Amino acid sequence: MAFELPKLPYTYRALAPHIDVQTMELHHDKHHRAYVNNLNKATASTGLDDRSMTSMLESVSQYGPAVRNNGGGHYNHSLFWSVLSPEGGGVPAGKLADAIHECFGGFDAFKEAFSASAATHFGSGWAWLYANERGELAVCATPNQDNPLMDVAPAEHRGTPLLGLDVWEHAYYLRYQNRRAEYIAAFWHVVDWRAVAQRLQQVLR
Ligand code: MN3
Repeated sequence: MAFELPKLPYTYRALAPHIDVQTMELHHDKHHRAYVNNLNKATASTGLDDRSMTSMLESVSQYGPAVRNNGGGHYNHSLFWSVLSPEGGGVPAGKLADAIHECFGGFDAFKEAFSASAATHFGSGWAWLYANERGELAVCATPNQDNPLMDVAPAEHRGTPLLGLDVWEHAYYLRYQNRRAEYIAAFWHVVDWRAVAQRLQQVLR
């Protein structure tokens, strides 16, 4: 198959208690797998595959809702797993820390802005830290499985995603029920800042 469900770089229970094992199993093996399967159906015989993911999303308006929803779903979840770690948490270092300081006035101000974006987004969607075309960092939220790469995103929220937080209820309801704010607070304990810093390096390259 053209698109494949990536293996998690840690076990399903590795992120507990912040993200519980049952949520991880369902989220990765059922939800993410469904996006991959549906994306493969939507792109069958188009020649699109994982290698063309970025350019596909950058011109997603050409492909219709199944590619937008499932392509976004596959990309967003793949990114999400890759920026989490049982050894995560703490604060970023190096160029990422400098860029956060420069663009938000400090790590705490960034965290507050990102958390507010995640908490106040109505309904299903994602909160993002992204780098815009000038290489400046910003936060936004997008509905459903959209993200800042997509040409359907508002111009002021276009860029390269560096860190994403899934705020669909399936991402937190089993453990946190309606308490999205608690889930957001727990997320900071498992963010892999080295992985986020590597994503920024690729943008600045
Ligand atoms: Mn999800």
